[in-house]
Amino acid sequence: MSRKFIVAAAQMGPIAADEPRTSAVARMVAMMREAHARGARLVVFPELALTSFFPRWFIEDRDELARWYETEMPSPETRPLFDEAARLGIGFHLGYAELTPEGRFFNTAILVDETGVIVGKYRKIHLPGHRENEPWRPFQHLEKRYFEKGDLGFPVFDALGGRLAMCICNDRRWPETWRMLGLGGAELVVLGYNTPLHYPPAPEHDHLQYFHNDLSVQAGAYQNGLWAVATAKAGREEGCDLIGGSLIVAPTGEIVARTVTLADEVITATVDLDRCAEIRRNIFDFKQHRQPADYAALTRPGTG
Ligand code: CDV
Repeated sequence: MSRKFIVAAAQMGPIAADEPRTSAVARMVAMMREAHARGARLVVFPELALTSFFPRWFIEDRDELARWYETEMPSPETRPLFDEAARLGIGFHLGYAELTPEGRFFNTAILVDETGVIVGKYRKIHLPGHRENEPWRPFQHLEKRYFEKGDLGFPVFDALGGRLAMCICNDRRWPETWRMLGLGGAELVVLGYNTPLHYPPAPEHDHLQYFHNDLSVQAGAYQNGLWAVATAKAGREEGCDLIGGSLIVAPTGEIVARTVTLADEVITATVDLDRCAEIRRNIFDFKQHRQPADYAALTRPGTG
């Protein structure tokens, strides 16, 4: 199987609170077709791509909260994505809120192959935000309340003739995420994000939101010699501005494609997995140059 192929990031514009999943799925199917028409073998959708970003609301009623989660994947509403992927022969990545049969809640992402079969699952480890209602904020960020920390580690999967991995939104800011995936041999990392333009605890950094997004993804790709696709849910969603700036980054850290709108938008780039070696056999040859014996503080409990 060729290790050179086209990938797509399918950025989504806002999803209204009352927009049904069937509508979000129809938008994604349209972008999947566009990605396929441009020759893509994989299309990457955002974090929590099926609904509005509900952690912005403090929801006390458990039944009202439960309606934001998926109890099965695929479900009758999401099945068209899987069917279309299989029909076209294109893989996809999708983020969604997962409610397990045991009653556990996760911020989850899956990787689906070109036959419509789920070949990988990841549950978000770095959950940002807070647990309690904080009325001083213009909007909440209650991921710590609504999700449990992921329990699947940082897995890497065989897919598309290479080694593929996922992370989710806030994970991209942490060098540990990328290094774990790099150590696992990932050659392409895909992720989705919902990043508000306004960060209430430190508004002095609002003007840096796009820069920090680029910086995190470019550094993660370069320092681990891998490709990265990062896809936004963007635009003014229920009064909250979310950044766009979805991007595809080469192992050299260079941005090779980037969105220019805050709406549904497909971008594509050719990914050659063999190019990971340019970095991994040289400046970041882990076997030759890493010094793990000196990194003990990274995993010592109590160091933050
Ligand atoms: N969905 C997220 O994880 N958003 C965070 C915001 C809250 C900072 C992010 O890291 O983009």
